[in-house]
Amino acid sequence: MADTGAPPRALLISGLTSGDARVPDSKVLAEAARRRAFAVISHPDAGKSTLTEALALHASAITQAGAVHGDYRDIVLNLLDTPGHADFSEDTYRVLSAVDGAVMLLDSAKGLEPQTLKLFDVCRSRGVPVVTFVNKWDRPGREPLELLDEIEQRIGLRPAPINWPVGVAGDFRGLIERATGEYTTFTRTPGGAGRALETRLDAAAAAARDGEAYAAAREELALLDEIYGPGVDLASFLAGVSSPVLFGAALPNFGVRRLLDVVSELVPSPAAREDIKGEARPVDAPFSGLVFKVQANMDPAHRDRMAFVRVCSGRFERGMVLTHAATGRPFATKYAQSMFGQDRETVEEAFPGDVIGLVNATALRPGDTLYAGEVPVEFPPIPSFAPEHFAVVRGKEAGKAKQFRRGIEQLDTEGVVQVLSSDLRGDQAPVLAAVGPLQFDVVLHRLEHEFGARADLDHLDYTLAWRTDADGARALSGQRATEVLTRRHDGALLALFSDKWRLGQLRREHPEILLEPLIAGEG
Ligand SMILES: Nc1nc2c(ncn2[C@@H]2O[C@H](COP(=O)(O)OP(=O)(O)O)[C@@H](O)[C@H]2O)c(=O)[nH]1
Ligand SMILES: [Mg+2]
Repeated sequence: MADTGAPPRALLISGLTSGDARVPDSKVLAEAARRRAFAVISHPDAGKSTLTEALALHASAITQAGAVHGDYRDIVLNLLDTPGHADFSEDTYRVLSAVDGAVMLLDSAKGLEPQTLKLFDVCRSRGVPVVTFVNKWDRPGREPLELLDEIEQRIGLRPAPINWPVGVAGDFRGLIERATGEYTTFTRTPGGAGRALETRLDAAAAAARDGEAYAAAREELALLDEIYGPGVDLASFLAGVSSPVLFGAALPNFGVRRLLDVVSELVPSPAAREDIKGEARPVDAPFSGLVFKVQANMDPAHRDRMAFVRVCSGRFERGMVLTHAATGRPFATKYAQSMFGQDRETVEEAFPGDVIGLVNATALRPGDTLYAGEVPVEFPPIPSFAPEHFAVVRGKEAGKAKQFRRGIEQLDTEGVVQVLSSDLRGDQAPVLAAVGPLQFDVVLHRLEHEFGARADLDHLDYTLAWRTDADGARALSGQRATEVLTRRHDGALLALFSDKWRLGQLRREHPEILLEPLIAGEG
């Protein structure tokens, strides 16, 4: 096909029905095949920022706030940021709806930590395959076999080590590639801000240099075959049953290049995505994209809203007029810019697996679909995730009750926060539920500046929400340290608990009550 970028006419007419004479768009297919859209999931301080920088050194990447976009051996890597620390929020989970793979980053001294577990839970529920990177091997940490065992025992993911460290954590000598037995040692570049120097050693040279440590690693390698079987099995990785494991240290850049190889080789390129009707939209169908995050500007002087869109099919060209599936309205991208970090830059075209930022996207919500062409498509909504912070919100001024109600409704539809209510509490004082406390700040700010309704928060002593039903709600009413509320946007009944001990106690005492965890809920 000529490289004009315009989808062939036949594609528009035949639409998405399979079995007809669709002409494949080879340019889009080729571009999609080189994309790897992935995220790093980790607990704060495991080294996500450090690893991102280390990866960028190899992939000659442009660092962006929303995504890191880099080229590596003709592969285009799109690393989507999962905000952590203070800005950990529902958006952090939503990002995982927009990736085709994830790197689970572990601190070698700490193993699986609470936030890692929650993010992994979301990956599992979304079918996102996970590569594991055990970081900070240059610092004292745990035994490698013990870390693998923890992964298998706690989350039921079968580890498939790709390489193996020589030297205990804190005495990092090098890495043995399991498939080939090749031994690579690393030398820091001065200052540690560059790629590490890699040296291959044959068995004799390895034994001479790292005698005991090398022999110990070789023994462990033999054990690995017995415990976990040989090598990496692609099918079980893609099915979320196994996880390739690599060791390294992001700070001195040891083992990072190998991680990049593995991401390039194993993380799948964008594939046909199922729409709301269960039909798969081919990668080379006309443009379609999923809004996975909407960032409102906190500065009232710039009340624009940036929507981050993952390209699912086709070619995006700036200037296209798209259709917003939720409203059927046109969405012009002519003056829309894409944003890279603090700088806004124009992106002329994008392909499946890329992320584009659309400004002035006031109509767009997380989970929304945009598409080009005549054939409508809508992707399934992004689920809401288990909240862990709860607060009652009340308007400060009685005269602004209407503005307050309208604001809460709007923020609820936008997915800024989950809104819960009950007959007992009444509509004047709904309960806000959030994954991270920052979401509350956004609510208060926007209520005041956009809706003219100043409000107060009263934090509640709940930390856990599980799904229940009407019988459960009746059975739980009157019980201490629990309360059942209705989530407004989907009518789900959520039972809130002070902590997991109270939940455990109620489940033991009342096994008849239906209680189901929400996604990322058991951390
Ligand atoms: N020694 C060592 N320190 C590391 C390594 N990776 C990260 N760190 C340090 O761990 C701390 C947290 O790293 P950072 O990348 O900010 O973690 P994040 O919170 O996950 O983004 C920083 O002080 C890093 O310098 C590593 O491989 N080795
Ligand atoms: Mg960081």
